[in-house]
Amino acid sequence: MKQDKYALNVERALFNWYYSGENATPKPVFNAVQEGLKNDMQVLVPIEMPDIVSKTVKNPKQIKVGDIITVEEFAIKLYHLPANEQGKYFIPLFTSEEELNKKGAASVINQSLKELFEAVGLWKDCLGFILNPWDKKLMLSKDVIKIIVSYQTISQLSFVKGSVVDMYVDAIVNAANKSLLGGGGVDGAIHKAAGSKLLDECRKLKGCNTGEAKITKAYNIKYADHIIHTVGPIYSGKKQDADLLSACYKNSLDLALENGCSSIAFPGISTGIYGYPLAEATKISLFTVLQWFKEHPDKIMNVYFCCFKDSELEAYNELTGNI
Ligand code: AR6
Repeated sequence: MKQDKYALNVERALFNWYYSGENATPKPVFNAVQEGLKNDMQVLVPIEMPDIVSKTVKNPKQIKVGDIITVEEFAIKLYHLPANEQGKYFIPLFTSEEELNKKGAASVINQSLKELFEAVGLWKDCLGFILNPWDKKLMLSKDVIKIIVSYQTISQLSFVKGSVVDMYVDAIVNAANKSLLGGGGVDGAIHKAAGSKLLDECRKLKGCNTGEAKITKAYNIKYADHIIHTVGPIYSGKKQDADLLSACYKNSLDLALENGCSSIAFPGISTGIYGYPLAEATKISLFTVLQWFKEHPDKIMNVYFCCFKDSELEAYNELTGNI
C-alpha cells in the first residue's frame, strides 16, 4: 500500500516535533494536517471484523485472495481505544502501515481525515482520535480538531538540537564544498549515511559555485527524500561573505520549492570548518529564511535549523530572545 503523501508529511512533522523537545511549537504539525485536509489526505483506520462476516464465514483463515463473500448487511465498526469506564473512547488513526505495525497489525480501511473530522461531532461517546497512538502520537480531541480545522497555515521556522541527518523532512541541506565530492563535518556525515550512490550522483553534477545549490536523491537516508548541496563562503571578513551565505539559504529554499518539498532541515552553513562567526551567521540565516517566507506568502514550508553544537542553539536563542 503506497503511503499518502500528505500523511507522510504529517508523520514527519510529528517526529520532528518530538525530536525538538518539550517546548517546541506544534505549528509545523498543524501545517501538515491542514495541508492534508485541503488535499483529501487518507489515513489508516483499524476496524473490527463485523459479526455478520464472522457468522457467514465459518473459517476466515480459509478465505483466499479473489474469493467473493456475500453478506446481507455490512456495517464496519471502527476500532475503539477505551478512555474511561463510562464508555468514552478514542479512535486510533495511522499515517502508515509502519506506524500501525509498531504494535500488532489489524484489519484497516483507508479513510479521508476530513470526513472523519466531520463525523466525529455526531459520535456522542467518542472523545476524538489519537493519531499514531503506539509511538509519536498526536491527541486529536474534539477541541484540538476545532483548532486545527480553523488553523491558518503559515510557514514555520523551528530550532532543533541535533543533526540534519536524523531529521524527517523532504530535504536535508548539506554544507558542501565546490567539488561536491564529500569532505569532513556534516558533508562527511551525510555521505556516510547516504552511501556511495550519492557520490556517483554528485560526480555528475560537475561541482557547484559558492552561494549556489544543487539537488540529489537521499539514497540510504531513509527519512529524507532529497539532499540539497550548497557551498557556503570560507569566512574572509569581507562584505561579500554575508551575501554569499544568504544566497545559500535562499537558493536552497528555492530549489526545495521547485522540487515539491514542504519541509527542509539546514545545518549551520559555513559555521564549522569554513569559520563563519556564529553570531553573524545565525543572524544572516534567520533573516534570510524569514524574508523568504515573506516573499512566498502562499507557500507553506516547515524549516528546521539543526544545531549540532550547543553553541549554535545558544546563538539562535540569543537572537530570537532579542527580537
Ligand atoms: N553531523 C551533523 N552536523 C555536523 C557534523 C556532523 N557530523 N559536523 C558538523 N556539523 P561544517 P562548513 C554541523 O564544518 O563550515 C566540509 O569538509 C556544524 O555544527 O560541516 O560549511 C565540506 O566538504 C555546523 O552547524 O561545514 C567543506 O569543505 C554545520 O554542520 C567544509 O567542510 C556546518 O559545519 C564546509 O564547511
